[in-house]
Amino acid sequence: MAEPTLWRNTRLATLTDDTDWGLIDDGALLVDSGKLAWVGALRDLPPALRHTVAREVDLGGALVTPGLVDCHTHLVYGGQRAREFEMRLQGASYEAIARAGGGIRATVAATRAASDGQLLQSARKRAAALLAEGVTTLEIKSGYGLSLQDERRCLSVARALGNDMPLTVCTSFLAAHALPPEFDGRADAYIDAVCAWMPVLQGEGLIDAVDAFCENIGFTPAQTRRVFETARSLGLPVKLHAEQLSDQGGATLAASFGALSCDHLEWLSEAGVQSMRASGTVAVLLPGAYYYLRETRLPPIASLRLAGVPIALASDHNPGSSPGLSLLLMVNMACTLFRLTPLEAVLGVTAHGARALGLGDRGRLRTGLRADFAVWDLEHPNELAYGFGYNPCRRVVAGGIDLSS
Ligand code: DI6
Ligand code: FE
Repeated sequence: MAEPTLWRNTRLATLTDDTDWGLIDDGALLVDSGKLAWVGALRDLPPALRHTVAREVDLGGALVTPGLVDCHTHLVYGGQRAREFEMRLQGASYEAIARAGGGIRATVAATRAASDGQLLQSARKRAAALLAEGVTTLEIKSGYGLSLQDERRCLSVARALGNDMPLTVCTSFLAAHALPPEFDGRADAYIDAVCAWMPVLQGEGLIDAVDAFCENIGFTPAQTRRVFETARSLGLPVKLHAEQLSDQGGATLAASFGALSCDHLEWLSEAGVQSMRASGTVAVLLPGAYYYLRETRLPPIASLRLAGVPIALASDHNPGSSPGLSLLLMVNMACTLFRLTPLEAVLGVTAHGARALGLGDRGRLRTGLRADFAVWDLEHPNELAYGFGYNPCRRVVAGGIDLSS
């Protein structure tokens, strides 16, 4: 859409800084070449810009926010794990199921058995559900292939979604997610393989960032460090599944590599908080996994807040610990379960989510940023946190393109 379009008669929640909603009544957005050419109250639009407008859209007073960012998902996989859910309800723990060869490994088998077309089709449906709720930027991790060829297939599906759908997709290489059966008892040799695959897949344009699962049932800090050293040598940013089920010191390790984000963090120590503060690493909280695994230990929200560590939220969509597809439900749960304020929660799925992906060009409504925004059947942005179980998103614009037309 090259023609400059004026979106007017809206209430804007600009989120231009982190202290309030940045509300502008009778607001307008001038969109040109996929970017926000001007943002403000209509009466302040300079006449010189007004003359450039080729098309006007009256939004009838509706609320507009930045497009949502889901900065942590495992969207590409085969199969499902409903039986495992039943087992957990009967008392089996997530760890015990994983150690018995279920869990992530079960999804690896189903993913390897799925065709490229099946993987693409199922992932597209999931992405469409997120998009319908206002998501315009989506991170997708690999980690259910665990061989060079199967990791390549999963990352290629993620890239294909970004190309076919009006979404920005960022990929993270998470081969260090679980030990595949062919490497049983040889975790260090598997890490050697992961480090050898990384430049190959990077060379194919498939990797935007590198992630790992540093955990008792995942990989040790020493193994995680080797993955990160390879990433650094290739100039790739890192992020980490850290301190989800135990305190491994993963956040401090990741921060020493300037990680974009550390994710989960229920067991994060005060030393970990301070390391993240010093490195400017974003804390990505995942209330869906906390809820679904019926965890009881809360991430150290007060410490993160006090230290000024930016907090993001994500769906963590995956078939084992968070099989949901509603980022707005995460906003609500972050308030009810983690006691975030509605403003903190909405910043978590906009500006701070973007920062967790290293994207400085979105997540707020400000002149010069990408024209990614969502139009809501709501009066105030605090209602994004207040309700749950219905979708108030009326319209989505991504890179200036109106997805409803
Ligand atoms: N932590 C999680 O919550 C997901 N991966 C991870 O490292 C769960 C993945 C799964 O159970 O399939
Ligand atoms: Fe995850």
